[in-house]
Amino acid sequence: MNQNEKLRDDILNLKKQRNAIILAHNYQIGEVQDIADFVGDSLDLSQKSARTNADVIVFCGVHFMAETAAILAPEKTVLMPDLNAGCAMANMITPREFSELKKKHPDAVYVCYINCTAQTKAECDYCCTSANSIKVVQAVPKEKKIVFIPDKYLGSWVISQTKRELILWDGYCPTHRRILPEDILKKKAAYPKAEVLVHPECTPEVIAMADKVLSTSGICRYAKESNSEEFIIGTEVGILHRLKKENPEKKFYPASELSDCSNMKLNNLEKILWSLEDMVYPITVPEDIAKRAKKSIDRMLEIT
Ligand code: CIZ
Ligand code: SF4
Repeated sequence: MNQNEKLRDDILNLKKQRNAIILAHNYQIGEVQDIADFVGDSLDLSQKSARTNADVIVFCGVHFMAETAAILAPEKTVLMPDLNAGCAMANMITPREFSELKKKHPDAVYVCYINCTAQTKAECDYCCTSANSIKVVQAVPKEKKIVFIPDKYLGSWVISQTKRELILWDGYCPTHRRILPEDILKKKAAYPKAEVLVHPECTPEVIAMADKVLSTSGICRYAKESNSEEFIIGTEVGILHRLKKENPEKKFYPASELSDCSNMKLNNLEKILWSLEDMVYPITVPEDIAKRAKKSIDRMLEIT
């Protein structure tokens, strides 16, 4: 038995003992995705957390995702194998900046992308994901002013699709911003038959060159259903593992090899085992924040 097989064995045994499940985001490294009970986007994973009969959830993603799981499944123990796995975008709006913004637009409706802290969610009217941001914005009465935080690129894509005027915050994902229009041109020249699928966290210039703009789960679904055999993928490179595994007969090329998120890559098999051994690191959200944050998540779920 090699080292990884031994680790996997130990994890599976301990998982049973603890009545635990392992959830992994679409951007996790291959070996983490492979040992997970379920792989998906942040909302899929949070909803899975709420529905599972497990007592313990080892959440392999980034901090705001584990927080969302803790909000939707308060009676379960949610563990993050590495507490350093934060999200650069979620940290681009601080509580102080947010309260200044609210003073500037006191009568606006606040819509937050799920990629933000529980505290930010608690201060917003609606939460949304990349899969339902358009629907959520369309559900806000037309006469209302909308502030959309923290992702200006997702926000500008929503503006283009809904024709609503959104007030945007200057946040973005550094990983997706690394994908450049030149990268798409180069890959299209190399693979002229490939469809270009990009995430709405990409810049408007990249989005303008895409055949389809989709969330991570949307990319996975589309790649399966499409008749195309080749795809250029403009999102975090971890998703290529799942795409290749689910579609072994198709070809997937990253738009840019540089679009990897170091925080998403902090989890590995060793850390998952330690997490189960020592029951670390538990993620909890203070009750009053959780209650208010849940309201904005529930309002999104009602719409979608
Ligand atoms: O919501 C998520 O999981 C993220 C970060 C992206 C997506 O489109 O799934
Ligand atoms: Fe945050 Fe971007 Fe990493 Fe996703 S890929 S966790 S948005 S920094």
